[in-house]
Amino acid sequence: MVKSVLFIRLVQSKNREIFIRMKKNRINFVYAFCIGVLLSCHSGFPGDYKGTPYADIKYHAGPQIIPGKLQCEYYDFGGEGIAYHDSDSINSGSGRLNPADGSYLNEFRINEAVDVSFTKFRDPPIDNNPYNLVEPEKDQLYVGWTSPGEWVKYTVNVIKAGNYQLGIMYTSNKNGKISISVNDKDATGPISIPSTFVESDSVAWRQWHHWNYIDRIAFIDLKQGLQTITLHTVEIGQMNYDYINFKWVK
Ligand SMILES: [Ca+2]
Ligand SMILES: [Ca+2]
Repeated sequence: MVKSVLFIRLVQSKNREIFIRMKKNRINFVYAFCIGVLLSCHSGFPGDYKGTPYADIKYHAGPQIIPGKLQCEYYDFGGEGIAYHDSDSINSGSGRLNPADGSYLNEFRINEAVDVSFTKFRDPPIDNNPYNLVEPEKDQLYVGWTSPGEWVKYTVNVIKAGNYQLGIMYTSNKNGKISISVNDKDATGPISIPSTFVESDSVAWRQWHHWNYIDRIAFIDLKQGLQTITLHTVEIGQMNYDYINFKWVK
């Protein structure tokens, strides 16, 4: 009899403990959710945006972090009209220039319209050519085949509010122009991207593979929290975008 009473009390005590823990977890969840909503409202994140941060077997860190490098190939999931606008429905890099062979690089986002390729260090030289102003790293994915009117959008997490200096790792066959929007509002106006064309390179197709990094292409103010950043191709196109570097200034 005494044993049974003790057992019932033990069960009641355990149940109470589980109940308290569940209640606490629920409070934590609701608290975290409310903080998230408040941060999003404060940051200006568009409430009706349906895109979501990119993720795959290699990259699954959620929204890209600012300050830091925004990798252009990790534009959001969501498709045409939501996470990007592309002038046709095929990926001219993955599965075309880079034939489908089961590899991560050749098949990167193969079924999406945004055109993606990667830097190749070969002999004879492709992206490791002597006409580079700044040598890229090898096997770096980039958005290419760009035309005016195209854009790609990113959900980012700004860790530190303030003024940011932007730099870009790119190639430009001609003098193109880009612009950057924050939460769908233009933040920069047209930015000139100087040509990396080199007349003395007699290999015509390699004019799209002369890499350069330029700093201070623009300065923008960012609030803390989740934001969307949109990279627009404004004029000429013919540019490849590896990454945009966001450096906190003040
Ligand atoms: Ca395309
Ligand atoms: Ca990249």
